[in-house]
Amino acid sequence: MSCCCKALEKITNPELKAWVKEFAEHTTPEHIVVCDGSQEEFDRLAEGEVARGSWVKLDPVKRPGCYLVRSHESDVARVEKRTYICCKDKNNAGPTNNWMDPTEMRKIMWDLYAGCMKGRTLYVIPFSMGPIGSPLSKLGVELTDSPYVVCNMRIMTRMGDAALDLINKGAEYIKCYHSVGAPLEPGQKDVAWPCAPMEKKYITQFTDPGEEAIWSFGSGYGGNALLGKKCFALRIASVLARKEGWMAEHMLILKLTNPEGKSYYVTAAFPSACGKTNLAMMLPTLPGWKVETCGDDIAWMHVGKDGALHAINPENGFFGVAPGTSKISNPNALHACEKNTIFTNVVLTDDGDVWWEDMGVPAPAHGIDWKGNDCYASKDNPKKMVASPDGTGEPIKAAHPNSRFTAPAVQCPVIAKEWEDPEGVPVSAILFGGRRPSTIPLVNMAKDWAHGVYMGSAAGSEVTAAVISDQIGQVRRDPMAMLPFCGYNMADYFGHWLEMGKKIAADKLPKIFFVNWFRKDADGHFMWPGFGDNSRVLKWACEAIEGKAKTKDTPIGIMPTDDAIDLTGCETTPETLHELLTVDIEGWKKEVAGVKESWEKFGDRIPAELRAKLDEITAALNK
Ligand code: SAT
Ligand code: MN
Repeated sequence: MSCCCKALEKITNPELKAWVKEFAEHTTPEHIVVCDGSQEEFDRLAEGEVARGSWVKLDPVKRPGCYLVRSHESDVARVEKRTYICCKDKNNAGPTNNWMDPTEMRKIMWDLYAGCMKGRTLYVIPFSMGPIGSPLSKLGVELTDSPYVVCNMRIMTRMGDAALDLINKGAEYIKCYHSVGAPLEPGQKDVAWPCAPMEKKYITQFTDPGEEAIWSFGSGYGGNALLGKKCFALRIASVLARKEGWMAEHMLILKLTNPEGKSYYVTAAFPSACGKTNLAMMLPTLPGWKVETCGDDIAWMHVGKDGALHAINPENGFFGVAPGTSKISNPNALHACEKNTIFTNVVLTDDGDVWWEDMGVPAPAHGIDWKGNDCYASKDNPKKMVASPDGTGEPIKAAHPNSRFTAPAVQCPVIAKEWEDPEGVPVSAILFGGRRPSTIPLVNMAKDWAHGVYMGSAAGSEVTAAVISDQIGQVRRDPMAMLPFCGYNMADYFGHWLEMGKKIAADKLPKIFFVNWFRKDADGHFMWPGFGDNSRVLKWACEAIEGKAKTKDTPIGIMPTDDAIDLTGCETTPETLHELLTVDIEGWKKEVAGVKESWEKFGDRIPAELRAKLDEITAALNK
């Protein structure tokens, strides 16, 4: 590497400059680029990847400004087993996180970083999570050797000169280290998707006070590599939020307007790939109701001057799951990714467009699947693709189940005008949920804040392809959908939720609901249509906020009476709705026992108030 002084000219913050220099000296890149966040820069990097045969430029008429990228087959999702929380006291990471001593981890990773950028370019990415300059926003700088990361970060965060200006003026920022972990020897040809083998991948958060930082190595995919997202906006932010008295949550933020024109802001925590993006952009089937989007994945929530809980979306784009996104399930997401979008691991069609399973259009006669192989429309099932040119044989997953689109939030046709309000939007309802094939009813409202915290803490869901795991399809406890994202002891996190309830003005406490769109009948069919019909549940929630809903008191919470959910024009029969709103007492006894068991590993760290809620529900079920 030649002297980096020229490249680093734009950095006038001496501390930042020294850090970049130190990392560059250690990782030995060939070039250093300080990213400005411009369209020209994005185009240059994207075209560079096209020129070297890695990315594919999509048809400029059908998909202007769009690219298709295929990752390595081993690097397709978050890797929870390689994700660590590093703090001096293991108990502060808690039993649900992988833990390692910070000094030990720094040594392991510093050794891995030695010379790891050989033959590559080190990009310096200054970024803001949240609108530039908002008092609720936080800054970061990611150092990476991946142009894919730079381009995705440009869509997902406010990246470039404006963030660097603030840091140059002395604003605090989080240091985010990243490398794909694939140095190039002189003359060595690069591969399409460089990454390191699984046993060398590390996604590490340092969480001790004053030492908050992210070190990531070996993966180029999603939350492993776009460090503003899960690593910063959830794991590190959750730690800062606890310290500073706010909340960093795995939640969408939507604005719901009723036919009378009254608006409500709702946040909802569902695990990865459980429909947050679909709910955030929903087209209600109930006439006169409207949903607009403030965010689809992460909410940072503070108590405002008015005593209400205010939410901002720290992100700038959507990193949405492609398969299943269709004109029926989420037309707004399809519009959002019509242009300026990066598609990862979907099917390339012969006319330079993209396709994925359940896109709502027939499979193309021929395409290139996410692994780069030819694939063909199935003769038996026009919605699927097969490997055989004659269209016969078993259907394949031509798009990877965790294939993604990275699209700018402003391109969503229903983006709410206040989505970038620096003060955030006042939240009147919080939903928790997950994929639960049995037991959990369609909707259930908490009796009070502490009960709502219990509900969130008891959440569970089937594991989806958003994570590389051998548990896919199995139900696991995923409190507040934060299991993989809480940067500290989950029991303390429950305590923080209880504390926050005391900071919010009593008359402005959001109502908390537990929802389940994923109940299945004995034949394995979904019992509730979901998508736009979820507006029927949201309508009831709004009535409950106003104190006007028809409700019944049950051992597990406050539920709608059978006639309280508006089924006008809905395919669901009153009998099915009745089933969806019936408390399965025996199932619930098991459920509560399961929650209790899941708490054992926390010892006496589970807050007493939460234990009392569990005891109350257990007693009510046994009455
Ligand atoms: O890969 S990400 O972590 O960004 C997506 C998700 O799991 O929600
Ligand atoms: Mn997510």
